[in-house]
Amino acid sequence: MQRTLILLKPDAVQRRLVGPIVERFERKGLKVIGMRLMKISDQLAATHYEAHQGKPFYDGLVQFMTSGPVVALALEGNKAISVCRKLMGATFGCDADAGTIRGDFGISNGFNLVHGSDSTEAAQRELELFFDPEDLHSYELIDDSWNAAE
Ligand code: DAT
Ligand code: MG
Repeated sequence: MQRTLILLKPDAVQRRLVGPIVERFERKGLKVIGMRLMKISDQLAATHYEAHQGKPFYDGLVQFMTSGPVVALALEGNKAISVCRKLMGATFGCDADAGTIRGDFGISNGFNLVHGSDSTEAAQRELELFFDPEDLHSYELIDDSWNAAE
């Protein structure tokens, strides 16, 4: 069982796509264990994207991510990190396959609607950046016992 951090970026909120995007993750079977509408500070954006510091798109990325509210989601499920990355699609909307979130809802390079952690280390680090431990909720869903029996 893995946990991952998903961000619905400012373009998702501005375009009123919070519901349709959350639905993609829920209908796949991921469990929402944390959810937060928030404004990302310059400091948080810099920490979150520190691996990209110095790249040509970095300043624009931080400006975009701090430009309006985002929805932070903590999701749990079997192979949640790679499952969510597949649901998101390729980084640029123009390259992302139809059927993915980025492939179905956008065509832009930078305004690509969602962030998802890309490794277990990144997921742990990013979940800690966006959620206090008490705001992540463990609870049972009826199909958890079916998955455990597999
Ligand atoms: P991903 O979000 O698919 O993990 P990433 O971590 O390589 O992609 O990059 C982080 C974000 O930065 C990405 O969602 C959009 C933006 N970005 C990356 N490469 C870019 C580029 N060449 N031009 C503009 N924006 C870019
Ligand atoms: Mg990334």
